[in-house]
Amino acid sequence: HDLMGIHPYNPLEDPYSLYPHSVRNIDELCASIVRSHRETSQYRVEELQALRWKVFNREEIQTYQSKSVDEMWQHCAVRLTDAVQYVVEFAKHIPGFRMLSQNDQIALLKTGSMEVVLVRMSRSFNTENNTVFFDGKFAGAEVFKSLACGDLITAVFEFAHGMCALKLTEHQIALFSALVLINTDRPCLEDRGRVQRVQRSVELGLTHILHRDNQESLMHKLYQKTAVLRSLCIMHMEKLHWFSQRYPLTAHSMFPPLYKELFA
Ligand code: CLR
Repeated sequence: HDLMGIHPYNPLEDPYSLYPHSVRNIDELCASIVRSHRETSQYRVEELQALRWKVFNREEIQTYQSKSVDEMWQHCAVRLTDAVQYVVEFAKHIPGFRMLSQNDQIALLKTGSMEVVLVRMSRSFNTENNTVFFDGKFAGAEVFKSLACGDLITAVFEFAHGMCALKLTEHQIALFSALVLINTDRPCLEDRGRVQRVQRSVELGLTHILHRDNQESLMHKLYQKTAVLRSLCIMHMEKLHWFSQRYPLTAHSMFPPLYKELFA
């Protein structure tokens, strides 16, 4: 397994973990999830804010567009896998996650990690010019043209736009990300009951901070987003399937092991 760190769990070695039923107070749970999010967020929002003026110019866009399909796929798979690696780290520090069996942890990450990357994308998205932070600068959808999956890119950019419109705080993004990951609807779970207990605690945490922020109406909107996320991830899997059929060698030997392990 390339999912490093998903080892048999020893609670004595893990200062972050609290059994969900022993989380004495919900503030503690929220604080723990917010801290994990902050420590694994790859870029800080202020950092991204300061880089907004860096946008790819015509020539640079041209360079991306003239890459071959497989070259661009490989490039994006590497970037995506970097981002996924941070999400795996985030998951490991959600109270209760490490108490799940190794199989269930992987089952949750298989479907959830890409969804959380897309939630996180909204932090790296500039709605003023519809660009995303990619490879050190802000990139519009046209940069991804040579992937030959325009419909996916359009849908992903639209989703990021819609997420930005909610104007979530970092705390809200953290709790929502945890809720996206800890989901009893995922296929192939061994111990749904245990996942459900963790899910309930995270739900409680999200409800708690939305109440505290006086934004309870966001809950409904966030649940609507989870349906869009599901369809985007299905689309990503379909595109990957299409790509692997056309370029079996690239998919087999050039894609990062973690990318293959989670999505192939
Ligand atoms: C998400 C938030 C992370 C940083 C980050 C890294 C890579 C980005 C990703 C974000 C958003 C989605 C992204 C990706 C690289 C390629 C991918 C732009 C910003 C697009 C959607 C292409 C997907 C291609 C697959 C079909 C291979 O903190």
